Amino acid sequence: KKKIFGNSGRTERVEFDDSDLGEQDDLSPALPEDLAHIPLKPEILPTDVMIRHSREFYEKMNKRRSIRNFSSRSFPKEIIYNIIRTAGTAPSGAHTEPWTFIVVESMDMKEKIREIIEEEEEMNYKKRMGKTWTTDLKPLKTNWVKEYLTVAPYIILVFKQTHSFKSDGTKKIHYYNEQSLSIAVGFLLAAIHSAGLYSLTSTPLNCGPAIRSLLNRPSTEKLVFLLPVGYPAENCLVPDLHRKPLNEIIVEY
Ligand code: IYR
Repeated sequence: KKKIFGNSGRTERVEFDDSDLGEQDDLSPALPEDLAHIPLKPEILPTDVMIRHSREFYEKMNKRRSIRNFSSRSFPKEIIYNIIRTAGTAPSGAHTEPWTFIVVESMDMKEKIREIIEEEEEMNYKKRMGKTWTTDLKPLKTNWVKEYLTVAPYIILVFKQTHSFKSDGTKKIHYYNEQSLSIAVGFLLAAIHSAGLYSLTSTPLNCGPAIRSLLNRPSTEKLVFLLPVGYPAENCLVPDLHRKPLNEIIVEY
């Protein structure tokens, strides 16, 4: 969206257009106007501990792998709750927390989701993705059959909330909802890995509306990520991928 400010003739990009929100004289912030600011109680670590923690966290995270071959072995749902609690600690635009995490455990629901996704994915692979995309994916040995959708004990579907409503019924803008949601999913992946579990970061293409209506979600929500969570199957293989070293991903001044 483009808006012109003042009479400078300058055209600025604005991220959020509130021109469709009606009368401006009843404006009240989404957070309490008198929101208290309280002292932070920082946990300051000795430098050597900081170095050790940062290295150990990296070494731990560097062991994370996406998998596509899950075991049906289950685990306590309390772990799922803690993982989602962790995702909910992510920062968000104006603290709008624009996310809904749907946990699917019921086989009936998993089968319905799998049916929607496989039908769409078959068309994606056969028609929509094009030669370049399917060629790029070949080494990963993926296809439209998503067995993990009915095998993994839990599936987490992550919906972004484009906006919501304040208690007075006026629209509450969810600033940067896409970025906020993606950060939360990063936290979610770290929490899954830290719990000793495995996942696959998937973004079902063209399945959003059908899954949204299957799960009875409001039209203010859009499906962005779908993550099966579980243990790997005994014979689980992963592609022998390598990560770029630091000097290829960092630029210092
Ligand atoms: N969504 C499809 C295709 C796919 C696309 C990318 I980019 C991947 O890294 C892996 C798969 C699927 O899930 O098979």
